[in-house]
Amino acid sequence: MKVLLLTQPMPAAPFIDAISALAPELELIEYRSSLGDASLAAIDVAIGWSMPPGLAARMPRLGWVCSIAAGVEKLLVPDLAPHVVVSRTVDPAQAAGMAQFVVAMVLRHARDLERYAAQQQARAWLRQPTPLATHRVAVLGTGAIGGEVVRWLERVGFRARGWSLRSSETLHQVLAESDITVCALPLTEATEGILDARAFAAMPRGSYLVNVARGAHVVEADLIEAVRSGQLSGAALDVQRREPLPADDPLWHVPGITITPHIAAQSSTEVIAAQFVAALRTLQFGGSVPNAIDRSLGY
Ligand code: OXD
Repeated sequence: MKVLLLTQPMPAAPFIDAISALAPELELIEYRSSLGDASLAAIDVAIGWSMPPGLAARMPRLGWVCSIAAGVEKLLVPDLAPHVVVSRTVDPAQAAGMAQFVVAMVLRHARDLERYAAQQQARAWLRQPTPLATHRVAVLGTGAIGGEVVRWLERVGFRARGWSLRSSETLHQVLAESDITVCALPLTEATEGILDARAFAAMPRGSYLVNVARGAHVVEADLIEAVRSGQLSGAALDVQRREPLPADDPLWHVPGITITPHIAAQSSTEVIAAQFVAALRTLQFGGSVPNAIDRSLGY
């Protein structure tokens, strides 16, 4: 069986080592733009992060694409034939890592820790009232990651609730009743730009946003305006529309906006390889691929 690795911007070598340790019979081929039509025509399976434009149409044998990430949107290209199964990695350690990052950002905001960092810079020893933080947090996304984020936030004292497109309440109703919003949604046509000027206006004044999903969920110009005007007190953006975020992007310079370089949590190479090979064995024994997404929904 021939497997194409599409791991860029991550190197393919660690994935090749981890997969071939578990399934030495597989022919693992790292993607290069110079791969010819004959090589591509023989590919059965692809595993990776994104599908370069035009590539899927050159792989007529392709039956399964496995995402090395929780998100699959960069693999769902228009030329991917409808019968191709797309699956994702579901790593409980990644969900826990995401939850840790969100808890860190939410606590930092809710306990006003940035104020004390600024006070230390100014050598100002000033005490403020410090009530227990019990803010209302809306977690957008109720999948493996969103669910874990809700559980961790509740454990440290926040009043967290999940919301998804299938919830009975509208997004804006939920935002209006929350002090902090966390985005953990899949990126689909229905969720792109969902956090826009109307969403920010629906939030109570002084709300805070944490985005650990995809940059394209946020209309960044609207967010900058909302933070500059004080409608939002700030945001922690682990993901941005343009990654890596260019040095001249205005997001870098907005007081209250924290930028981190998509590090909230990743699946480990070992877990990805183990899930990929286990799914392959299931497929070989006539079963269906675990963690397959619904292509009509995009997640
Ligand atoms: C993911 C990610 O989707 O790391 O898993 O962004």
